[in-house]
Amino acid sequence: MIRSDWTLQEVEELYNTPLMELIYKAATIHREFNDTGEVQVCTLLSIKTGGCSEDCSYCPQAARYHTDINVQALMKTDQVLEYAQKAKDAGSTRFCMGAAWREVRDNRDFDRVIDMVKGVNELGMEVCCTLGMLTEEQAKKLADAGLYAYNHNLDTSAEYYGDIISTRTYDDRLQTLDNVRKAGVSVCCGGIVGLGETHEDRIKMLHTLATMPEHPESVPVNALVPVKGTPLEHNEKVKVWDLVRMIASARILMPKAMVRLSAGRATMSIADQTLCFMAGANSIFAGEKLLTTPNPTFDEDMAMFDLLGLKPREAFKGEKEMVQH
Ligand code: SAM
Ligand code: DTB
Ligand code: SF4
Repeated sequence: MIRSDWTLQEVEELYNTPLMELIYKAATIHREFNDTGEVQVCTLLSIKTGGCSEDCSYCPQAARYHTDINVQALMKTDQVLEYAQKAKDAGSTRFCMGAAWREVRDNRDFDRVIDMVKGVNELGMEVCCTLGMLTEEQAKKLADAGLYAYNHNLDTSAEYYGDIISTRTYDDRLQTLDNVRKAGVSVCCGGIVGLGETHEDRIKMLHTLATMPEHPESVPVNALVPVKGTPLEHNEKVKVWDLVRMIASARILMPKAMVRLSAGRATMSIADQTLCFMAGANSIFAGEKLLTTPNPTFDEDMAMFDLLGLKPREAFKGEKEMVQH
């Protein structure tokens, strides 16, 4: 059964289950609700990089931190479509375009993003964007252009949020997510482990996600990639056990969601990643770059899939299942 009425205490008890038991439970639920042999392969592209006015403490693209990234204006549509085609040829079925914007503005850049969405959709890929805050009208325009999903993360608990970001509120985030839902676009929403948050913060974030009237269709679980020049550059590396606990809990609470093992794979062994797949992760970002930081190459990931007997999930499968039921 899919539930949206989890109590905080239930989430807490689940999260604190002994690890082996938790993995076993998550793997069982995963098997019941999903095809455990397949993993969704998504590719990210930063279409506008750096110079962002926000102060997210983890982010190399915030203008106020002195990081080594090169600021880049919005890419040309043709160039973006070339990348999308390459990603498709390499076996990716979802293409996610990220922009270092606080929010979308109704200007020529937005018109260009609309064109990009149309173009990627025409390639037969699931198109996703992550562009910051959105109004309902903007979400509708993107939906009309063929946008399949919108990524907008809660990152952490409402209580800890202010320690990580001061230039917007948790409620701003929830409002955008609501606007995306109303436009009929699939919601991609998750968080980051390793920001300095407590277990309680992780439990609260999971509770917020799992009690949304409709669960997000995808839930990215990122391990902080500490970047030189950001306030969190010296944070301790996330332990794989913490990531596995987070993934397994998300899988049990939101059985049908695509749980994405997102940032952080570049420094994880295949054995570590295998544990995450066992615990219910069924989506990854592939391609040698995330937005600005390194990621394993397509070839490395396909070798890992071969080793584990996993296969990439076909595009638009969620939609097809909905039509069948
Ligand atoms: N500017 C938009 C926004 O903030 O919604 C979209 C792009 S933003 C880079 C997308 C997400 O990437 C953030 O919400 C955060 O969860 C994740 N992220 C950014 N930097 C990260 C890092 N260093 N390590 C892990 N995740 C990170
Ligand atoms: C998400 O949850 N993780 C992705 C995607 N959504 C946009 C971004 C990860 C970014 C990691 C840092 C970087 O490469 O800049
Ligand atoms: Fe800007 Fe997004 Fe980075 Fe925050 S996470 S600084 S909003 S690009």
